[in-house]
Amino acid sequence: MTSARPESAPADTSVRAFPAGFLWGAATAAYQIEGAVDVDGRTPSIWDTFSRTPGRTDGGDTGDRATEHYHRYRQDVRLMSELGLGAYRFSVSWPRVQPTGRGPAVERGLDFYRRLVDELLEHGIEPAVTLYHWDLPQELEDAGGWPARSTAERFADYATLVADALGDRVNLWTTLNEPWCSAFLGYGSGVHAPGRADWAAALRAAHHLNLGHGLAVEALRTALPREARIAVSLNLHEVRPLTDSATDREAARRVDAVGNRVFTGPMLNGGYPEDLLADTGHLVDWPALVHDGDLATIARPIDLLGVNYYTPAVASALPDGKAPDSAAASDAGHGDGAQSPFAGCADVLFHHAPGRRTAMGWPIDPTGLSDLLLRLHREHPGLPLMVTENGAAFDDRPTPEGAVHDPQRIDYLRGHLDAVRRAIAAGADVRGYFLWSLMDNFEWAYGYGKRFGLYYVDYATQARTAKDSARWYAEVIRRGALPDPCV
Ligand code: IFM
Repeated sequence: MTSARPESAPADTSVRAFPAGFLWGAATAAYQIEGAVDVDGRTPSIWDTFSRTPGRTDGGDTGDRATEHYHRYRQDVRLMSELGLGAYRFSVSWPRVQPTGRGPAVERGLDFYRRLVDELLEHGIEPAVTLYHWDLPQELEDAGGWPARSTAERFADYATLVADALGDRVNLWTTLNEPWCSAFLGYGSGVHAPGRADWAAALRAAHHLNLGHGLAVEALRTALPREARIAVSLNLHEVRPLTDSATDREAARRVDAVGNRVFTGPMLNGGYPEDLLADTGHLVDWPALVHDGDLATIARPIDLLGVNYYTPAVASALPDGKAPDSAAASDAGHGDGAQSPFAGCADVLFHHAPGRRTAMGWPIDPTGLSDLLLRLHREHPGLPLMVTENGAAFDDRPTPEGAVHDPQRIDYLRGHLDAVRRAIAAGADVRGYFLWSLMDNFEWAYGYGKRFGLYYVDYATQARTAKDSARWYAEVIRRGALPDPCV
C-alpha cells in the first residue's frame, strides 16, 4: 500500500461524509499483539497463566509470541501511516510496567511505550492509551484479584506511573477496556482469565473495577495536563427482547442491568440501579461492598465515553417448567457449557437473530450500533461518544498470489460506519471510530483461529499483508466519507 495522508484529501461534502475533525483510528491490546512476555522485567499476567493452563484456549494458544509487536512496532507504525490513521489505540501492559502490581515502575517497560508514542507522533498519529485491557499482574490475582478492593487502589497507583511517563505526549486516555468482560467472563463464567466461575466474585469484581476506574480518573486528573481527555471503554450490550411479551421484556431488562447499567449507573448516574440491586441482592451484600464515598469516586466526570460494539443480544425468558442450565451461556456465544456470565440471569435464554454472521458466530446487525449510540445520546446528553472498537472476524486466507480478499469485512465495516454516520445525523455526538483491529492477533480463548485484522498476519513468518479491507478503510479515511457501495 502507498501512503494516503488525510490532509491531502479534498473535503468530501457528500451526505455520506463524516464531520470535520472526526478521528479515524484502529485499536489493539498489549497481550494480543506484543509477545516478548518475559523480557525487560515483565512478569506473568493472569492471561499468561490462563492460556498456559491446558484446555483454556483453542489449540493451547498463548500470547507468548503473538505478533511480536514489541520488536516490530516501527514496522507496524509504518502500516498505520499507510492507512492514514489519525489515531492508534493501544493498551499498556501492567505487568511490564509494574511486575508485581505494586511499587515503583520498571523503566525498561515504560521505555517501550515511550518509543512507541514517539514513533506514532513522528508519523502524525495521535496515541490513545488504554491503561487496562485485561492483563492483571498474576501477583495481584494471587492477592485476591478484582474481587478484592485493594486491586482498585493498586490500579490507581499504576495509572499515576503511566501518566507520569507518557502524560507529556499522550492526550487521549482510557482507564478500562470492557470491564464487563473482566468481571463477568473472568469471574462469572470463567471463560476468560483468571477463569473463576462465581457470580458473587463477578459482582464484587464489577464494583472494584468501577472503583478502580474512578480512582484512576482522579489520579490521571492530578498527573496529566488540563487538556488531557479521559475516557472509559464499555462493551455495552444492545439488548433486545425476543418478543414483545412482558416476560421477554423483563428478561431483556435484567440483562441490560447486569450487562450495561452495572457500569453506566455508577460511572454516569452516580449510583447502582435499584433493579440491579434487587436482581442480584441474593448473590452479593451490596451495602457491605459499596463503602461510603465510593459512588462519588466512581462518578468522577469523564470527557468521552468509549463504546465497543460488535453484535446485538436477543434475550427471552425461559419457558415455564424448563430448568435453568448452561444454555444461556452457550447461546450467548460465551463458551459452550459454561455458566452464564450474566449474574442473576441463569433463567434467561439468548438467541441469535437469523441472517449473516461473522466467524465468531455473531450476527451482523449495524442497527444495533446506531440504536446504542442514540440511546447513550438520549440518556447522557452532553457526553461525547467515541466508538473505541468495532470490527469482525472472518476466515481470511491468502490467495496463491498472496492477496487477501475480504469482501465480507468491507461489507461489515461499511454497514457499521454508515450506522455511526446515521447516528451522528440524528444528533449523537460521536467524535471518532477505532476499528478492531489493526492486524490479526491473539483472540483470547479462541487463540489465533479468529482473524479481526486489517492486516493479515502469517504467524510462521510474522509477515503482514494488507487485506482488501485495509485499502478500503484507507480510502474512507482519505475521503472522510463512505465510498459508493460499488467501491
Ligand atoms: O479482541 C477483542 C478485544 O480484545 C476486546 N473486544 C472484543 C474484541 C473481539 O472479540
